[in-house]
Amino acid sequence: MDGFDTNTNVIVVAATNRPDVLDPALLRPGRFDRQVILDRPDLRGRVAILKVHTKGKPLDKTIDPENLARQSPGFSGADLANLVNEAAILAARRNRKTIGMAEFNEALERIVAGPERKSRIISDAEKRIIAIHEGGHAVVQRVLPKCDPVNKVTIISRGMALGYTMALPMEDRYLQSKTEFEDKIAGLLGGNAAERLIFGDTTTGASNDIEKATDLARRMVTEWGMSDKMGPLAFGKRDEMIFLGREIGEQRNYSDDVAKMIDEEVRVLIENGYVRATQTLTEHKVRLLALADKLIAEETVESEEFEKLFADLPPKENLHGISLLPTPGVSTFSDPTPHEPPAAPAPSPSPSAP
Ligand code: NHX
Ligand code: ZN
Repeated sequence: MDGFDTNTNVIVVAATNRPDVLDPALLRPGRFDRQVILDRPDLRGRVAILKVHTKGKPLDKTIDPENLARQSPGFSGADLANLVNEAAILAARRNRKTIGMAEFNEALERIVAGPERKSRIISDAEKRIIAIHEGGHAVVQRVLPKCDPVNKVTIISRGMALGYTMALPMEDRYLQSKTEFEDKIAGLLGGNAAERLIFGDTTTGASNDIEKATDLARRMVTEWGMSDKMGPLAFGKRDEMIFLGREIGEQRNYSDDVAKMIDEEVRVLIENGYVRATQTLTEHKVRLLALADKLIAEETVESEEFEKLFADLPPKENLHGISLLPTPGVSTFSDPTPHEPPAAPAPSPSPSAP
């Protein structure tokens, strides 16, 4: 760094989430001239970070950091610290001597989907709609080869959602393919498609699914060259906080004619996804109805029970042809076992507890 004597042995380090908007003068040689990019941790990184944050905490013997890391793709170090802390709070609240898998699973779900809202009173008619909607996602995701395996389906309200279907990505991925996205769009539309197939009517509930599917389809066309008609061109310039993965606006750099073509291609992707979702659900309507009944009766269906409905289908495989049957023990979310009396002091959450 200019301005210091060459022998002062001072290293100046700074951090930013917006390296894209820094004054280039700051980055001239002799100033901040090295850039070290700190990405979100990969699986190995998450295992290491989880080991740091669980150190000194009374963990149940069943806790496997590898297993937790696999269920938390995309989590930052702070997210992982929060996960451990939330699990510790839950264990304390449940008068547990140790933090168990049930607490970690509940903490994971709270972080991903929000806290459970058991107090919401939902009529039987709405329960059936929710069950068919979630069943629709789950069946499409199970049957289409490139969707992530289903870990859990539930009609228990959490956060903003009346129900949800949890997929479990089995590996960290840096690249995703067009056919994967096509299956993913069909999976996202599976809820709405099931409502229409079974009731001949649809509800407002699918708004978030439709938004996600449309965003994905648009990015396929405008960013990733995945529309044959549009070719491998980038349309528009996204202003985004690259390191936060958050978009803050778009500059349009194409004509009205091209805008129309983009819209048409996005529509084709969505319509194809919807048709595939509907075909899949029509073919597997018996399973859809069975799953919906199970959801109405039990509220939550975990991967093992879910897979029983599909025993005659080949298990899902990942890119390397490795079977993607969910690991037993990964998906035990609720803990129906009665709580043991506290024989030892319960683990105390760290001071950063909210
Ligand atoms: C409402 N919520 O707002 C009610 C309470 C179709 C069975 N009147 O697609 O719950 O309708 O597969 C993030 C996540 C809005 C942001 C979910 C914003 C959901 C969720 C609307 C299930 N599961 N929709 C789903 C749902 C709703 C909503 C969200 C969000 C339903 C559906 C919410
Ligand atoms: Zn949905």
